[in-house]
Amino acid sequence: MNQTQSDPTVQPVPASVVETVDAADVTLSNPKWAVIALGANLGNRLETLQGAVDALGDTPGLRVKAVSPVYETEPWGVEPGSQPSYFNAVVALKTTLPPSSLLERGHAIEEAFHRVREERWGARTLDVDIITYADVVSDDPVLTLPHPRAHQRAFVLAPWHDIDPEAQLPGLGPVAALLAGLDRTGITARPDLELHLPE
Ligand code: A4P
Ligand code: MG
Repeated sequence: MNQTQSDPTVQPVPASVVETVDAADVTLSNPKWAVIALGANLGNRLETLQGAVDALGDTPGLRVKAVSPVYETEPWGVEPGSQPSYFNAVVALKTTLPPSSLLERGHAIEEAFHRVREERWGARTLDVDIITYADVVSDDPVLTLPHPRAHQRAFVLAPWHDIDPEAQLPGLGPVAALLAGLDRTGITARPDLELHLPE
């Protein structure tokens, strides 16, 4: 769809990437709420998460409204001890970008932080997942909404609940209730680490 997505020179996330996408796509007239989960388990994890928050904030048509506390979490879906722990956080934002452009922006930001895709659930410098976009429900594999595994993941729901205790996962119910049913073993709040809103 967009040539810049696979361009290895996309660094450090030029705004033109998004402008190009917007030109080819529809920009919505009224902003929508979206929730994005960030995860990092290679490199300087805190710096990377802050860089991702700032890059989201630099996106035309997107305003970051809240950034969650940081959690240190055991890798999910892999052999215990086989990967470094993750830092996870959640960002709530308002955007006039349509979902496809938001996904492209997330991929461009992952690439700017040298994300390499080798295996599913492999260790990564940065993962940018769209958890919700307004109340959209879609089983499109390119962009599944809400994120298909969010409701099973305390490392997504705990930070999200911190910034929005009333949050709902479209089609699945209140985040508070979903979180109450999850095992929080291996999910540790790191109040000594802090992410801030983009300047
Ligand atoms: N895709 C579909 N829906 C979405 C969505 N809502 N948001 C597609 C983002 N992407 C979505 O993703 C694979 C494809 O999913 C993309 O092409 C996109 O179009 P990917 O990022 O290339 O690969 P991945 O992340 O390795 O695979 P997957 O299945 O998306 O993994 P997850 O679910 O993102 O999980 N453990 C801890 N503690 N913390 C973590 O953050 N993250 C993962 C990755 C595994 N274990 C973890 C953590
Ligand atoms: Mg992912």
